[in-house]
Amino acid sequence: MSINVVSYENCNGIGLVLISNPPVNAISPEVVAGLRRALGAFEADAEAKALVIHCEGRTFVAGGDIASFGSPYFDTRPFNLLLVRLDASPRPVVATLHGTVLGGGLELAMACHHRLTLPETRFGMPEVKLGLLPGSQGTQRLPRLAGVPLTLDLILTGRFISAQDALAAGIVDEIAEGDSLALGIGAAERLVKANAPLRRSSTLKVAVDAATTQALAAAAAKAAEKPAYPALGAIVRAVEAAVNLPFADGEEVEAREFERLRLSSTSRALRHLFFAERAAARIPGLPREIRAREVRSVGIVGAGTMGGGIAMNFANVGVPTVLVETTDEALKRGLSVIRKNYEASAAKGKLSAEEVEKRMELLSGSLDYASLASSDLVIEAVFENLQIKREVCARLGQVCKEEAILATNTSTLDLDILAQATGRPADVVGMHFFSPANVMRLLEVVRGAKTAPDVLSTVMQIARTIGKVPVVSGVCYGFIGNRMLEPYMRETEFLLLEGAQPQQIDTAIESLGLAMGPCRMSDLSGVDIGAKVVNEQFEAGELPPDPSYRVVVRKLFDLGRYGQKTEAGYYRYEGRTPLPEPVVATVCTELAREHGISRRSNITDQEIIQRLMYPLINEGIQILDEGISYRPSDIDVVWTAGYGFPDHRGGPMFMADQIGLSEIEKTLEHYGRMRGNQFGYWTPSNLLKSLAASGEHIVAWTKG
Ligand code: T1G
Repeated sequence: MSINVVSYENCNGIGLVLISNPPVNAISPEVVAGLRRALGAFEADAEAKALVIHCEGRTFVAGGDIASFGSPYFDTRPFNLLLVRLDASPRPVVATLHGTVLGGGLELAMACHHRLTLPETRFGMPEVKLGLLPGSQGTQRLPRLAGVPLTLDLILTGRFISAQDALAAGIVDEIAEGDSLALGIGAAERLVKANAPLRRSSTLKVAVDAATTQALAAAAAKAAEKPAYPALGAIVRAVEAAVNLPFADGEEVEAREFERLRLSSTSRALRHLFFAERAAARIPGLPREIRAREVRSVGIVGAGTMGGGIAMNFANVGVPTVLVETTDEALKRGLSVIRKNYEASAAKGKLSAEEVEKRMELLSGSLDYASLASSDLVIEAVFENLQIKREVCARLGQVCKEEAILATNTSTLDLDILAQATGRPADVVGMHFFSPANVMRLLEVVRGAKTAPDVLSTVMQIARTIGKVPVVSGVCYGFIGNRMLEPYMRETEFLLLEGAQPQQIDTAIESLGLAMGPCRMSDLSGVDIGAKVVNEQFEAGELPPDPSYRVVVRKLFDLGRYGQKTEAGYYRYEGRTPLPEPVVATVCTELAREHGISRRSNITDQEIIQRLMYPLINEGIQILDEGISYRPSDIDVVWTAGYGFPDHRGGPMFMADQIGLSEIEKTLEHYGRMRGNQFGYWTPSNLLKSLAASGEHIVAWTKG
């Protein structure tokens, strides 16, 4: 009998259930229905002495179908009932495992009596990354198989473990090399022959000892520190139920907690980001199977903070990388900073000493552009100045081999001008890394007017190889992230002039969950860096004709207050601790007087949040309307992966729908009336207005 995604057959007296639901055999409603029919067939098949459950394709079930969790009809009970039937089967049930056995997949395996796995299989319970807990008896069976401490570790972190560790923990029973189906049948036949009592995970006792009690207490304490992630506390309560209650009662606790989490805003936000990060890899109009160029060696021009961090990404994955600088001293400094970074990781146990040396051996330095002649990908990361970058790009256009990809790390300059300077614009693309480049996951891939499709596709692939989350941006000032950051910083400075203090602004924004408020962020990234960008825009006549625009950062720069690097910026610093700085209040008071801005003491946290976040959202919607960004979820990936935006809020676009687009439009207009809108700071974008009028959500919007 064969039903689309699940089939059943009797093979020489052994029942076989085959799941085939590419790409990862996710447990969709169709799979559940198929499993129910297949199990019914097995139960009616008196000739079958045992049952083997296995999957086709790259992996055994990798979890529940995340896309189905948002459905009002979603229900774990049908699947969970199947697991109870498997567990209770009087005949042996074997799961034969490969690939990544995750979430509901591991729960299905744990309901069987014997788990056989191939050696390279990995196991995990990553539901917590979706704001959930295992909703199919995983919180009840795993403690019975592997004990509470490891259960809490795996379910609270979502980390994967190897087959060998799973065997040692009692999660699987056997590791074997070969064809997983044949191995599964062999195991079933052995169980039938042995006719031993079946090991039902639901009947095992949970080991209760000091380690169990301590692990539960520690997990509960840590969960209480993160109220924005309710899954953490729910996991502890469900595992605790496994310790204290009979299986069926513990399952009820788990089911209640799961349903509450499934409907939570945090889980909906995290599930949105799960698909958002994968959607970002899809480039409209570009066939997914386009042939990418080989990237076996990389060249980096500039061994400064960015160049060095970028080089580390490639050394980390074994790609030989040459750094080119203008002086021996700069080159040596750049390479020594890289070594120090690796040694710091080694000191934390993240790298072995041999690994440090292996990566350093992949890095070489040169003062001669000729050493870039054989590189497949060359990234310039020199000083953010148009003239300097144009000269560098012109030289790369001559020196680099014909099929080399030329990338620029510019964060503010016009990519098309730099592409033109190379003389081969089709080979040019932007790779905008975020500092520290070897840490931040986001990579803005800037598509020039002439960037060749295979160049774009190659960079999207190499981005994932080096562990980045690539998001494509069109060419505009600041691309996606920095362009949206501009109104956010503009309003930060106006609020300072109107009487708000840096710590009030930062605290209000950090209460949303952002890692750092704007003033602390500027002090960390460098007030001088921010001021130089504003001053260059001012020189180029690119600023609004508003004399009070961004005057605070420029004044602090003039005063030599560059932030943490000078132990003084918006704050003064004792080490890395930011302390209120009366000087800044004085500076802002004087600037306010100079620009005729009245100061007041009634600025609320709500006003701060609205005036920083709503113009940021409005700019993001404008970027979508201009086609600079392909889709709203790309913008959410940019902000959660590159700017410390809280993932439990899903990103600025997801959050905009939670606030309501009409509310945002009305609030922008309110501040336009209150502050004046002479320079258009408060004008809602046309797309925002039309979506607000039609009551549609921005997250579902696609450019027609
Ligand atoms: N549901 C739906 N689609 C999924 C999926 C899932 N669980 N996992 C992957 N996909 C899609 C993904 O969107 C992409 O689609 C394609 O598969 C390849 O994924 C009841 C409730 C398995 C390690 O959280 O960690 O079980 O973009 O690009 O890098 O208690 O996917 O090609 O159209 O990531 O090789 C628990 C999530 C769910 C696992 C493979 N399970 N997935 O990584 O490929 S909750 C998870 C992953 C649950 C139960 C609870 C990874 C992977 P497209 P990919 P990959």
